[in-house]
Amino acid sequence: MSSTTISDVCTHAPTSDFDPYAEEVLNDPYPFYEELRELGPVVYLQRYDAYAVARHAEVHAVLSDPATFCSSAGVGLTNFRTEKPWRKPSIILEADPPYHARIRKVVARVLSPASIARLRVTFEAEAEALVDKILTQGKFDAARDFCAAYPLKVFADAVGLPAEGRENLLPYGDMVFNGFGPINERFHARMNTSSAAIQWISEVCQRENLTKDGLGADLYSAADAGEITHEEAGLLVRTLLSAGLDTTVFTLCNAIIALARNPQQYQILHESPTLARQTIEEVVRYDPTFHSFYRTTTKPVEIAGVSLNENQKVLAIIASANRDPRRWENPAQFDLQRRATGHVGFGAGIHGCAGQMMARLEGDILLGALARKVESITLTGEPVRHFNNTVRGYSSIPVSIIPVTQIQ
Ligand code: QZP
Repeated sequence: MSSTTISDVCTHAPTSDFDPYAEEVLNDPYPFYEELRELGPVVYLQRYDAYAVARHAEVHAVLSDPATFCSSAGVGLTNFRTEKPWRKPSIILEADPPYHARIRKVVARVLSPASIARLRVTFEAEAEALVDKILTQGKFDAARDFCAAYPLKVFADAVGLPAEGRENLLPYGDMVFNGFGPINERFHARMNTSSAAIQWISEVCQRENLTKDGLGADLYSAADAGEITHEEAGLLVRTLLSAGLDTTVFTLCNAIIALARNPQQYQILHESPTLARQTIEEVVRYDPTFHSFYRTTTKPVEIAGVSLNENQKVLAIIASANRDPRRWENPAQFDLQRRATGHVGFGAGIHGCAGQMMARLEGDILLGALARKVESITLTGEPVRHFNNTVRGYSSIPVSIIPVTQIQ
């Protein structure tokens, strides 16, 4: 990284050759984020002709001002005003007020705490069954057999998907999340192997392929009521399937890694399993799945004394904001008893994660079941990182677990 001279920092951002999508960065981005935060409140990324904000205050400010920092030009590097998106834009993520509000209202209701509360009993039974299964195995791949298995069962059931074809969900999400970055090798490689997934996704978004009592059906009911069109309902099912799997799977992976590498923290959770919800919150702060996305300026604007033109991409590095020492004490420490609220791992403002209550429900229930039945978790080999332009997780986490002793 390099920076410009002091004389122009008042109106110009320091320049950096930082590449958020380099393998070395994706492997461990946190030292790079620290450098970026120290360079200044706004940094010009010359490789991508974009500005980056990496401190908590500026990330929060950008996400809280959708009139200036819009989403309709895409939240990836691609500027929809001048470049063609790889798929039809999302009608909620890649949309602005006032249109956004009408769509968001429907999704917010379908995913509200009240509406997802009815899922708890089933989610708990599935969590108990899954933990019992891994206990009989003793040694297993936590990424595949635990962290992926759970959302692929309970969330896909909740949406109302058929059992067949679910192997397409994670590859499809992998495309979506690569697609927020540059159209690089990583994007093309996934694109080449997943065209069947695109086809399958578009089919299961149709009403006749969904169960009558799931979240997908709820979206179509909103269309029947005239709140959205039936085409919009289909696109919102696509949103659930784009946003709802890789994210929760990798968050569970990052939770298992954090707990296995911090056994004293796992002990705290084991002794008080009701801390599962706080644990998820701290994981989403400490090592969030989704690292960064863009906004596009709608007019000339000043951020922390730095002037930006209209139609500039601004990268909000939420995973860096979550480690900003200006906001957090010992930010690099995984501490499930800290007050993690205020993190931006679920974003902030009008586009703040609409599925966050669902994510918390899944994480809380699964980690709670684990904490009650498992004495300790040990890595038995090197975890294998999954590389994606915007999400971080694992494809393999070999572990062994010790059950709580039945006889005291
Ligand atoms: C992905 C969509 C972390 C977010 C960017 C996740 C996400 C949200 C919405 C959509 C996709 O609407 O397709």
